[in-house]
Amino acid sequence: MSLTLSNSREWMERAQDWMPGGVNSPVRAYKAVGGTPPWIKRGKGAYIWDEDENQYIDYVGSWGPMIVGHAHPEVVEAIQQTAALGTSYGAPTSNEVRIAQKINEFFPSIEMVRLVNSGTEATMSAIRLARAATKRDKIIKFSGCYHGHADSFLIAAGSGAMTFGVPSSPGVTSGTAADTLLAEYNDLEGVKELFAQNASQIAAVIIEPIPGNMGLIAPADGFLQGLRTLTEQEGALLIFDEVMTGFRVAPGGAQELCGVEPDLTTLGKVIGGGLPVGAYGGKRKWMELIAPSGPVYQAGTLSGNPLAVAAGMKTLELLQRDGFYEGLEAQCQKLEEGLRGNLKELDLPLQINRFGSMICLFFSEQPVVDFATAKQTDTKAFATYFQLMLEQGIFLPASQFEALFVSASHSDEDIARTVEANKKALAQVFQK
Ligand code: KE4
Repeated sequence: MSLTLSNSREWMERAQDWMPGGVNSPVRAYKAVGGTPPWIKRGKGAYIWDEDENQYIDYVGSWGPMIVGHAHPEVVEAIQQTAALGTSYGAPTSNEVRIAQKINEFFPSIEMVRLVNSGTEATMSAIRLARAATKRDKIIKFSGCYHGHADSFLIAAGSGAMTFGVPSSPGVTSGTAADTLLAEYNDLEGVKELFAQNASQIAAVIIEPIPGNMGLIAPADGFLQGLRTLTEQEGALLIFDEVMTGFRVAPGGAQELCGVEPDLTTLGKVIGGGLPVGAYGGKRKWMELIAPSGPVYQAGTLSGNPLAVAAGMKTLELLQRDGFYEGLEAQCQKLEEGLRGNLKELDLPLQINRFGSMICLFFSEQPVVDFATAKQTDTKAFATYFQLMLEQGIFLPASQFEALFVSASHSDEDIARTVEANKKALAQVFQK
């Protein structure tokens, strides 16, 4: 069954003249999987429709925000009611306090928070705060972890001899790169080594505690606690980038699931309910260093925007409804069991990792435990699988190095259809 994508193709062509690659974020251009990306016209619940009226069961969910499903009536109403009163003032509004308190209900470690407009703004502000708080310049990040597109994070591992990174994008200066050290996820000894080589120079360790940007990877026993102990010993801040894992791997994110409390946490996606919101927060003693209560400058015209906060606030309220997470977990379990059943039936030793409502099928016969093993996955086979799933009306993240996002609106029938499509696609990819 081949999809009719003529209108999407037309829009993709027209867009090339107006936006780089025809898109406003690279992953949407389908470079990793080939073909024309469907151009989406509308969504409802677990479904989205493209410009050719093809319907898909959506597992991208805008890369995480749409945990309650598309166009949830209560979220739409909250946006409409707020918009009717005005959209932005550049002045404080009461809902900003309400969502700050709501975030603290989910993340007790976030005693004080600053709202921004994206995950990138949150992470770049968090490292500025950590550098100011410690009066140190260097940060440690982990290969394969993505923290948005701020210069300090677009860093690849330097050659063996170098411990500091090199720019992974043109336009990032070597000066910036020199202040970012690269470690390997799940390699605590390597982090200790970096601290030993850069004594008293490291302001912070920033990590996706459960990475979702190299596919979904589990923290080894003791790894996150080890980072907590090490950063405390070394006087560095521990920053959990929970932009993706927040509200997803558990209501209180990876820090709730793993019982490790960071100094700072960054959030995004779900807290905007599909509108632009990011946030960084943590202990008051750190956050009070942020202007205007302290000297660390950070600002934003649309930070705390009334519409975005209304959408986020309503979404968080829906998450707190009785049975929300039990219901979501039940659907995710059904999906995982169905996918694992297919691998068994087809005798395919592929890997599945799941945490809460994030799940990842790795085209790898060996467990994927870090960036090195993630890089060994068969991305060609994934691309073929991806297209076969798309043709069957299953809209997956367009990269092996992402995770699927399940929403509360994915029904038993949606899960069954997905499992059926997965079986057909895998049978075709592996000629079973
Ligand atoms: P944004 O600036 O895109 O709002 O957030 C950056 C970010 C920060 N931290 C983590 C852990 C993230 O996953 C992200 C953004 N996630 C990607 C998906 N892997 C967004 C999709 C895209 O870039 O279009």
